[in-house]
Amino acid sequence: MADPSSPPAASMAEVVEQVRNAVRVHSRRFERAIPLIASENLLSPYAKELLISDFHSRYAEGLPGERYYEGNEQVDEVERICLDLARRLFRCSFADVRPISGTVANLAVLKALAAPGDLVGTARLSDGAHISSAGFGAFGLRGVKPVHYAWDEERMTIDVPKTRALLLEARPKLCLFGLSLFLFPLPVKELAPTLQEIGALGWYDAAHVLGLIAGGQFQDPLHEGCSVLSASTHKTLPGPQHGLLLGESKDPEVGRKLASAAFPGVTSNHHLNAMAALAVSLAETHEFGRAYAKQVVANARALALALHERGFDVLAEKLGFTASHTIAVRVAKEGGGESVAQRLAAAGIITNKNLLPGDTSPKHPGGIRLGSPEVTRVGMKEREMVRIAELLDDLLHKGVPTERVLEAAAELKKGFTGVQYCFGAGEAAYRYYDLVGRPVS
Ligand code: DSN
Repeated sequence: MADPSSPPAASMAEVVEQVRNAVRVHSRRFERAIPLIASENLLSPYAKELLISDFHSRYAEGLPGERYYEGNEQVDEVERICLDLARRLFRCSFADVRPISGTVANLAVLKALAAPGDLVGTARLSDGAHISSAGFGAFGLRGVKPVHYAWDEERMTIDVPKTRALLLEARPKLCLFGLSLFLFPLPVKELAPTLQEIGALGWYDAAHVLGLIAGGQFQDPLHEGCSVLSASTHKTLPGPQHGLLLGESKDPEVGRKLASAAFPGVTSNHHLNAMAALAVSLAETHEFGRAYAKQVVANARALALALHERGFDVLAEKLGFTASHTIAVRVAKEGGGESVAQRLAAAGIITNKNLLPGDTSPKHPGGIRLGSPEVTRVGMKEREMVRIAELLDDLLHKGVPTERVLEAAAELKKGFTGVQYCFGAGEAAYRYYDLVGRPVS
């Protein structure tokens, strides 16, 4: 049956123009907006260039020097550089850059280190865990069963004594430390002796905090007791949408199993253009990552404090609100997560509704999640965080019309449209380029 909302039939040439135009409109919209999604970021000019390079058109299954296809000499060269940069940045012995996303990296870990029916420790979704650890996500696909950690709501982290007791009782095979609402470091060091006692491996999902770890501004899970780390590479580490596996284990079998789970387990080809872009992003993180990560955390704290001072219920006040790029705001009195996120988007402030501890309906979360990675990437500092808090206050508390906040957001963004903390800094971050590389306004 025809979709009643579909547009009238058009020629395919018109469809192509429609798609190109939609992407241009989107780019222009984000150029004028304040993007605060904690999981998003902007690519540097050199990383972006590689996404539309000829690497995009090629296959290179296997590892450098052991490919199934010919013509891979330069792919091998780039992948070796990428692997070396990853191992040096995170000071670990094993890296694999073939998973094509964070979730695919998580599936690789589950395939390598757990079997159907095994128990795997994790936080609950409502406490901030990623959907990978849900029955309808990667855990369900691999057929593993969760052992849920006890949660300390006030400190927004795992409750160590209660979780230790739970782990001693259930004895899971693998314990996942990682969140999508990632405010504070997790107690890897504190639970490492328990993991050792029950013979469980520690696994850290660093998707959200990879850039903070690289920049030395968060915990260092591979040196605190985790043997394996999975991640996406486009959140606080401002790289391409891709995945990554790292390992630090005395047992060489762990790396061997992870490599074979990455390929041929959960990937065939591994998006060579994104892998090349990742090599650039890792090199730029070596060079600029510490300054960037420091400012990301400083901006998140400044935004949280400015919102708190304007009457917003920002979580974890006693702990300084956050030690990461993310803050969580309970917005029941402002109308609930869904309505608030939609009103903010209409005013040019892009956020997402988010489940908070104690929420029961995933469709009607009580909070919003705000993140500082992208606004920091375009050069904003603490002063701009205060201005962003004022815009939220104007819209959600003071009844300033949406149109006026939209204009004020665009005005604020005017001075911040070039990407920073990279080679070629200052290049327009949101510009759409046509096929021959001309910028299109
Ligand atoms: N869904 C992403 C996030 O926003 O946290 C993680 O994959």
